[in-house]
Amino acid sequence: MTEHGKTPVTVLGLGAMGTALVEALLAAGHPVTAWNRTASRAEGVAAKGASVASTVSEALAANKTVIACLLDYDSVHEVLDPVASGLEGRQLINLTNGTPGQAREMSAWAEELGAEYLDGGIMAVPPMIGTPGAFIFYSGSGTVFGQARTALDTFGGVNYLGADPGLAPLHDIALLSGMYGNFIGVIQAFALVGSAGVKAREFAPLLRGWMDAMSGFLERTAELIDDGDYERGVVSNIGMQAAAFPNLAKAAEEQGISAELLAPLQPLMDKRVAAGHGAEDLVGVIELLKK
Ligand code: FVH
Repeated sequence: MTEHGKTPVTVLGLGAMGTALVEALLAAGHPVTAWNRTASRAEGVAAKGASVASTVSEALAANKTVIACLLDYDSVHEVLDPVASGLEGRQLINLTNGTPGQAREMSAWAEELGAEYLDGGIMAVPPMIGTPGAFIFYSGSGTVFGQARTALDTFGGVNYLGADPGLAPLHDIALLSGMYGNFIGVIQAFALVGSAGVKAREFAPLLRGWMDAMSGFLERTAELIDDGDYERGVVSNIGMQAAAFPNLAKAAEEQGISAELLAPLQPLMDKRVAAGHGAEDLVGVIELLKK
């Protein structure tokens, strides 16, 4: 900690996200030492006041708080494995996208080397970093979270989920799953109307209105899941939906559009109906996802 209460931080990785993190730290007055495999990518943050380390060892030696934001967990290992002893006494905060299993493995690995470990899942795109719209899930060492908090607050909102390092990536991936599910529907919808010459710009307000209306059912759906009661208050049962759903594929085919993005849902709906659950809400298919 500097005399001004700022935390000196090392950042490994100066891709789009790592650069945004460094810029947020610098803007808030935290001293930053940065390292990137491709050295030329450090020029921008150097001009803004970051110290640039020429080796990973030098970057690790510079500060106790070390943030990694690299492409994936393999690249984190590729960067840190050769200099692993340099992690002793460090607080490693890994903001690289990964799975719960990868986070738990990395946490155990870091702890064996004498480092404390905090995992993070960034719920923002780079331009959002440092704005109120950004937030990051954290889990793992509560000590690291507490001690690095002033630095972490510069990125956006924080949500600490507890000691299990897998919880941050679990929540991150769950939100991304929801997002990609939406993207699938949005891409399909634009492709379908586009096949009839409807401009995406023209259709976008209709799609947004519809998706906003449907998202209003989210909390009710959550209640059905938590209560394990998929029939309560059902207004559009899965039996009816399974009968109408093939029209999505048929319409696409008529228009010369592939329906492959939507295809996986039909067999799950049919299976649920065939098993006697036709009066339930669509969300009952969640039972078929449990292995
Ligand atoms: N950008 C986004 O919208 C998302 C938002 C949510 C969080 N993700 C995750 O953040 C991690 C970093 O993403 P990024 O946007 O910074 O990604 P890139 O701009 O592609 O930069 C990748 C950096 O990783 C370095 N790198 C890759 N492989 C290696 C390796 N084998 N050894 C050392 N470094 C490696 C790369 O270095 P260089 O190519 O410049 O030399 C960049 O620094 C990521 O997990 C997202 O899922 C971003």
